[in-house]
Amino acid sequence: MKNLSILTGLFLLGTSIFSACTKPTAPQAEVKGDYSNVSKEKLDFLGITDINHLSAASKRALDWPDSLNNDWFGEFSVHNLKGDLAYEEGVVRRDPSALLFIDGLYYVFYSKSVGKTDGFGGDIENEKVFPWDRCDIWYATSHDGWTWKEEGVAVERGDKGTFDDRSVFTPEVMEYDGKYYLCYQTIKSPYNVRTKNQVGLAYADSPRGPWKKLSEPILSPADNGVWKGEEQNRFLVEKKGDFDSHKVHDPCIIPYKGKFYLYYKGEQMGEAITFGGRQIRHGVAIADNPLGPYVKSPYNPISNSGHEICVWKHKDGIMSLITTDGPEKGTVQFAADGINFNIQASIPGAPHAMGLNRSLNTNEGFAIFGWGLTHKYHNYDYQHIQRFQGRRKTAHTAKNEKAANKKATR
Ligand code: AAL
Repeated sequence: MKNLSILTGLFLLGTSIFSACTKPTAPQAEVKGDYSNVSKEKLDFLGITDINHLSAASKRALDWPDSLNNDWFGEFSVHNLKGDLAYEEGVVRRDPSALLFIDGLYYVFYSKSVGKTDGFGGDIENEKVFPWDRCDIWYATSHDGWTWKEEGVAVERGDKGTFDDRSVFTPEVMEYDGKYYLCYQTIKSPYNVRTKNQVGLAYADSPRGPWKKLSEPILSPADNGVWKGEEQNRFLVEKKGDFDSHKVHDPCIIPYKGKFYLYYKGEQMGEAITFGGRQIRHGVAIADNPLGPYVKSPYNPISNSGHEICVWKHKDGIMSLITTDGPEKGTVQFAADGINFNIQASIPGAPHAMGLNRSLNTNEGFAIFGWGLTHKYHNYDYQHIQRFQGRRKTAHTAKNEKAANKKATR
């Protein structure tokens, strides 16, 4: 018996030596972990004491791309709006779209509902389970981005029995080739904790409508998750399925490289907590035509962090602001191909659910955050839209440090 196991051991050793010798060698260029050629300047810049004693943190710092710069250093402030978008008791206005700027007028689309949230404990058929339940999509206009006039409903919930009969919400708008496209989340009644969420689309010749809805959703959750039991418990699963097996949220379409990239947030059945945050990921689906069909990328998920989608065309690629959940929250990330995102910088304090002002310069780092819209939780039941302002900073200075500097050099 002993001899047999020695023989088996020798055989396994032999096969592993053989396979190690015959394995194709990995290309050398991208090999991380070899720090022998790091320049003295780089070590000095990173403040590393001893190249022979690299901590895990120092190795990660040495792996950072050389392109890191301070284009994304800045601060945000948030302000109340005036006119119809000022806080209104009893009304929910939230998840503002990006802003359109047409003939001197800004347009924004948003989710609007009335009344408090009842939650999932009671009569879900007649009550309101979330602040974004029983919403329609409304729009407002402004000359200066401060005082807004609510113009009316853009897209309403569908008739009973249709895929969007319960709520239409969290819209994003795209202008392309003289036409306007609104994509948004949809819910079909009944709205319980296991209800799947989809994405709908409407289009129009003018931002004022009339909007024509597509009769089918343009995006649905993956159908490869399996719930465990019949109980209304979204954490109980036999199998979780893809990152978007439960919900597809926060859609945003960007015309890119002759195609249409629909970025979205995915929620998975049996959501877990990882790295101290919810298991929230982003994906993309691509179409040749703005109306679809949208095909999910096989590279999904394209982010393992984030929440509301906030993406914009930056130079020849796509930039993405990652907030709220996951290990990479609080970063801006760039993908030269719209799919493979890499961290460019940490960006603390960015407001949530940002509606970008796409009329600003999208190619110059922080400039895209000059001003735009966000929402604020007045309380759990009621949210209202606010304006954010972003100010780029180039250095970190203490109080009166600049004045002291000037004096010293006089
Ligand atoms: C938001 C978005 C989606 C969710 C809800 C309303 O922050 O992620 O829109 O469904 O919360």
